[in-house]
Amino acid sequence: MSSTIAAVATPPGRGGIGIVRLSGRTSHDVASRLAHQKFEPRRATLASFLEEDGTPIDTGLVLWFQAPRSYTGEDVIELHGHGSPVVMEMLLNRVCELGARLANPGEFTERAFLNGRLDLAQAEAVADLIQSSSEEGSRAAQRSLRGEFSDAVRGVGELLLRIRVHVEAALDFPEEEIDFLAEPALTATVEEAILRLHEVIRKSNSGSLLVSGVRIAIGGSPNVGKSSLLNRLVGHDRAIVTPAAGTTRDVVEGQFFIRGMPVTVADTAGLRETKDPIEVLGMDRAHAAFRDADCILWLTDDRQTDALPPLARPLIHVRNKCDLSGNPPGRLEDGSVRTCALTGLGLERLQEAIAKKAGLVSGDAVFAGRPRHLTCLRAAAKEVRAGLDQLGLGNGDLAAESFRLAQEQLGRIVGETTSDDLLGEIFSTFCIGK
Ligand SMILES: Nc1nc2c(ncn2[C@@H]2O[C@H](COP(=O)(O)OP(=O)(O)OP(=O)(O)O)[C@@H](O)[C@H]2O)c(=O)[nH]1
Ligand SMILES: [Mg+2]
Repeated sequence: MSSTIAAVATPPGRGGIGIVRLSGRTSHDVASRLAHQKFEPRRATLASFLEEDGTPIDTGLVLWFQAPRSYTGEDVIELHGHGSPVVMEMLLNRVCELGARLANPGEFTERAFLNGRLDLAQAEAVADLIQSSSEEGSRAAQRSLRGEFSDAVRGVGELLLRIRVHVEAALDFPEEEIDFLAEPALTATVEEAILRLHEVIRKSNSGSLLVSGVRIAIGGSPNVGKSSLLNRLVGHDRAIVTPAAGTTRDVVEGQFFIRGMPVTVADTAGLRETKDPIEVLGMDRAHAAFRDADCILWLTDDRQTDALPPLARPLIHVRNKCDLSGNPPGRLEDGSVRTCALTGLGLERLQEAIAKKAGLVSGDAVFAGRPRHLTCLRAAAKEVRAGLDQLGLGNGDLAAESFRLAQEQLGRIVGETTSDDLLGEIFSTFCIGK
């Protein structure tokens, strides 16, 4: 962390303003040699950015965030120039001549984490906030960035610490150990920890769906209305629809949102026995799309009773063309949904079924969790339950070990116990300049 890093912080392309950001001990020195003047902390100063021979590169504002009151906790300089990719490139080259080096992806945020400005879950929320594509997803990431997710995780961690203190104390008094371990207050605290863990899991699962979304594929026999359904879901004529069976050959993808959750949907070729080589290739692609999907919408014609295929994916049975069968649209007892893709009837119910299959809960303050967080949370919940069982059996040692392991899992989420490999993996997925 001794070097001063630099990157363009604004998106590639043209805009009113483009920003080159520097972080590190020599940031201010680089900026003053770039502009032949000194700067004051936290004051916007107009300056000319110059090449070594004095040729102007651009004129813009300089902001200096003096360590430790900055995003990274180090001296940070922002050079606000005109938002041209060429100007940004020239500025970046110049600050590198003056001793800065190009930043790696996520390196600013990594430094913020290593300097204790953010915990690991908050650092990940920065990337999630940038990636989010809906208002709900952005709010979930903001909550995590503000530390609400980390606080919830730490809250459970503190409960576990109290439990461990109690159990360890019992171990010190072997004669009374069993009585100590059987105290109702202790059991109640463990049960509370389990409840709170499940609450955090539920909320972070929903939050992660809001950021990363789900993939669904539409499958079924030819002519049942798959492409019509795709067009209805995405809200425009994405795929070709004709009365002829075998219209769709290639996989056609579209995107839509369910309560802020991005959904990528793939329409596929209808499956049937055929010798037509193009259709056969289309069906291969359909199977590949099924494998990639988190959930498959299996369409049938509501006038027929077709068996459902044995696909190794969560499946929602959609009975389409209910206008022709004369049955009312909506959700059925068996979990299937009746629709009319021609008019859109039953589609709201179908969207609800998709959200439910994905595990999206609504109406409460969810956090942007990540698969990594969910793995740790679930492992922690498992350990706490194992600890509770061991308490019941009077095995203080084993219970104490389970609670310790659970606490360690929670520590991984916020970055109290993390390996360099994990950090490398997390920050390498960031965009450069963040
Ligand atoms: N009445 C009625 N017709 C529908 C409905 N959905 C689709 N259709 C019609 O059924 C025909 C086939 O629709 P598509 O959406 O192309 O069906 P598909 O499943 O994509 O067909 P393939 O691509 O050939 O596998 C078209 O004429 C649609 O207008 C519906 O709910 N009711
Ligand atoms: Mg089609």
